[in-house]
Amino acid sequence: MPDYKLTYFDFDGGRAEPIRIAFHAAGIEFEDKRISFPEFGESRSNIRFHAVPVLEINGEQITQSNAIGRYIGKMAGLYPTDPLQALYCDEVTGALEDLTHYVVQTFGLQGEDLIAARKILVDTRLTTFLTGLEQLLERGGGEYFAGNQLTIADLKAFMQTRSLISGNLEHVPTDLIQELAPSLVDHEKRISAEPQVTAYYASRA
Ligand SMILES: N[C@@H](CCC(=O)N[C@@H](CS)C(=O)NCC(=O)O)C(=O)O
Repeated sequence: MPDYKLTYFDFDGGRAEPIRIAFHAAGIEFEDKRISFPEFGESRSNIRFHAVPVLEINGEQITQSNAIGRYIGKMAGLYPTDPLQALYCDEVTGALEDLTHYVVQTFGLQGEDLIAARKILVDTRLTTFLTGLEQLLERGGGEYFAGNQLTIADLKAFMQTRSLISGNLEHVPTDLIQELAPSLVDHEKRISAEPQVTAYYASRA
């Protein structure tokens, strides 16, 4: 078995969390290296694209959370084997990556600037992506995004919806998803109760 080391920030969410859950579901040992923001600043220039997560496989750096998620997801049974369902899965993870890119653009702002940027975010990108994701969930049959099974797409969506519902983003109403795309709220509840997800968090407790 290769030596796996996953480096990311020290919180239970974000781009690395679906990968951590997939590792656990696959029963694959890995080093869960959690770094502080200052530590990231110090090591940033040694990371290929100056961003995390990074997976090291026997010391070789691999970047891009979706690519890593697919790789571990395949070993965990969390990625569809059918090519069309795999495409559906990829469309969701790609869309979520785009949404994250827009959300991150509002980080670091303060006061009135933050309020204004978050209002634009809610009225434009969040509305577009949440309603689009709801359509993709319907396409997948309503319970999962692809293959009628839990996949890394569900895990990545769950990270984003859990964060929005819990009020992590200041000035974004916590009932926004309920208003715009209610089936994503049901999805968030369903995924939080999936055996692979509850087993992972039990292991963290
Ligand atoms: N497309 C990359 C994006 C990685 C990324 O932007 N990661 C953030 C943390 S979630 C980061 O390291 N930001 C620090 C920076 O860009 O300076 C991926 O999916 O892995």
